Amino acid sequence: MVKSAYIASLLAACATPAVGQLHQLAVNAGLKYFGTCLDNSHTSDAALMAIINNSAEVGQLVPENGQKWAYVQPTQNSFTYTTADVIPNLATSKNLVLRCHTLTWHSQLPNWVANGSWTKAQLQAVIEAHIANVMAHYKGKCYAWDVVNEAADDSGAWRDSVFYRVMGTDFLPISFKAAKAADANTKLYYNDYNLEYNGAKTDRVVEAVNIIKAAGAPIDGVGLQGHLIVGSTPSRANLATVLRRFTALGVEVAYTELDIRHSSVPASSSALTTQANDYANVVGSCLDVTGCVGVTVWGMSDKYSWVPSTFSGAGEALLYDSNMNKKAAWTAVSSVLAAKATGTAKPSSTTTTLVTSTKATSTTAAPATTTTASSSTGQARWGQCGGIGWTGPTTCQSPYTCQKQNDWYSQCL
Ligand code: 9MR
Repeated sequence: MVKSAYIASLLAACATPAVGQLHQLAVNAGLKYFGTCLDNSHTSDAALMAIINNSAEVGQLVPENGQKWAYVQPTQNSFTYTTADVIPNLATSKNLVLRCHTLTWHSQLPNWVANGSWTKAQLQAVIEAHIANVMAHYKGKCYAWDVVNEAADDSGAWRDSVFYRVMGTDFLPISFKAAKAADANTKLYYNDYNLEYNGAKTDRVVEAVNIIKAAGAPIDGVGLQGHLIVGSTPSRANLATVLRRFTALGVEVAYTELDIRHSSVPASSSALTTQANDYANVVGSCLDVTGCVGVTVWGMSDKYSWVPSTFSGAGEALLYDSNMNKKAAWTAVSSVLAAKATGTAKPSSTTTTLVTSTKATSTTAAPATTTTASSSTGQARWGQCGGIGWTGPTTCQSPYTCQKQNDWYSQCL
């Protein structure tokens, strides 16, 4: 970021002191946004919306479900946007970055598509009609579209979807060409999960990008969903290596659905600390890689995560607990963003231990307090110790001192 823009953003932030600050810190650290998905039914939760409506905290939204095929074209050639428009309208009214999700996907796909008896030409026409209609409806509003979602299966093979069965991999470039024709000014993404482990699935998605390009179709980005597991999340350096595999292909990257779940809940204090460090490594890897544009979490609060209903016994995967209190993971993310924003980030080859205990604080306090070591008092290294709205500790554990980074952030260094 050029110096004048940086100073302008500092002044803007100082003029309107904010309770939360993840998006503001992300922008100051050089990202385009920090954001979240939101489902329509959750907009009636006032406590959740107090977080969402803080544009210093959440600068980007994506509909968790509303834009999916089953909602917008439940029967052939019958398009309806009542459900789909709710979150985009909210994002537009607040001038937030809008990610749009998703077009060609095997799931939440109506039966008339999934179980239809198609020739290749017929299914191509169905894809093209869907993409043309949906993207025309949102033309000019989406920063990015997830054009194709989850075309590789968990083993790294091509997923056995109706699209692949009927069209082979041709549905990939066909979808991207249709998307470009519908809206030339949105970023066209391939989006998938488990790419973070750099295994067979990652290889397959590299192949997908190459297939799309070789067919002369446009692709602008790869979204790494980031549905990860506490304690099994790759290191910051290894995550950065994966991101660079994709940016080397000439596309941007983003974490598009980040959550890091505990395999069993309630999580212990030490598990919450591990989760915090896992989050720091994921967000840190994005900061380390030119071409990583932003981070989207798949929900702000554990209250509404998709995880418990899908993985029995697992949960507590997000940055705020079910009572809308910030968790240690929130502090870790804010710290790694702030450290980068102020030029004090650790080298990417190391894993930063940001949090030494997991006490959560109320959302009404600005950045959460988290650190109380048994051997000393005050914040641990890298922790926040001051700034506009800060109500936590203002001293640091020895030998670190509280150093002002900017008006809303002081850090133990
Ligand atoms: O969070 C979404 C959940 O509410 C839906 O029931 C589910 C249906 O498949 O989709 C969830 O979101 C998914 C996203 O659209 C694509 N990547 C995986 C996400 C979690 O399943």
